[in-house]
Amino acid sequence: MIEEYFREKIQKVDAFLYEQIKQKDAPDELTESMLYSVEAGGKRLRPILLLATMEAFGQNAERGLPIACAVEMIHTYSLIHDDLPAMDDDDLRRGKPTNHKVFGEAMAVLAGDALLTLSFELVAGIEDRHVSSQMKSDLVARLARSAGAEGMVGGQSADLRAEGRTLSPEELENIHLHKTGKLLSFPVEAGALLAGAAPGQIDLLNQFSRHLGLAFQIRDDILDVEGDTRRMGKSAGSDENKQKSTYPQLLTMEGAKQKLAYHLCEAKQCLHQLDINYRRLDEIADYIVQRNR
Ligand code: GRG
Repeated sequence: MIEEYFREKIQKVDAFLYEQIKQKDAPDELTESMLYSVEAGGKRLRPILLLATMEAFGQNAERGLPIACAVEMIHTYSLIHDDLPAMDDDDLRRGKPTNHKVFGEAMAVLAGDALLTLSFELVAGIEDRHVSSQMKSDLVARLARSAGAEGMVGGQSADLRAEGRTLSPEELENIHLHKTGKLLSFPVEAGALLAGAAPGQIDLLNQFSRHLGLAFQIRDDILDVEGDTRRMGKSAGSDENKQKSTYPQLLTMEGAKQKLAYHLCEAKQCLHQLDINYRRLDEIADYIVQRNR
């Protein structure tokens, strides 16, 4: 069952994240602030995608834990900064008061910065005889590109500038391919690279994760309208309040649901062309489009 699979992986990811943060010789309050958001209970989709990709190639997923956790640290930093008054100004995240509500804005900025930088330290410090120095620096560069100006941060800045304006569906897709998509694609690609996948396989997996990222975002937009604040652990209705363009708003709710089904179908078609054990990736794709939080 996928729930059991998630539980097992989350336990490993959580233990690794805690250990990496706790062992830093950092001021107590900074450590507390980093751990507060990391331990607040995210779904751990990005690390699980990496671990499941490695397993699809018959690899031991434990080898992927450092990079899986590096991606989760970047994701958590992005949520801490996204919630700040200068960005989305949110009070609730992962079912708890946002980081700046508890530790103050300055400490929240620093906790995000520390998680971002620790993620690169983790990847650069991988000790694995199958991972050469060249591969490590390649992975660091790919992670930086996914998270930075050409990736998530670039998407976030385009999203900020788009507030209050009605976007075309193409403009909206482009924002989400960067803001959300790049950091969801990276773990699939990194897992495949660690597993020694062939270029053709990586190409198909990249197409799979591109569709999956769009499906993830459409589901997120739908949940923002239909979801329940308590179950999601973040405020429902926030897109409308911030005058953000969303899929239900541009395509109608029915149109958004059709587009969600389309991207799931395309993602699966890419996956099913691969001669690997893709069962868990397939189940994760289903989970992403059906999730309630
Ligand atoms: C550099 C100042 C500065 C800020 C960066 C890049 C950025 C701020 C924010 C991006 C935030 C972001 C990635 C939002 C959209 C993605 C999204 C829907 C996140 C929620 O992801 P889930 O559902 O969350 O995987 P959990 O809590 O389960 O991990």
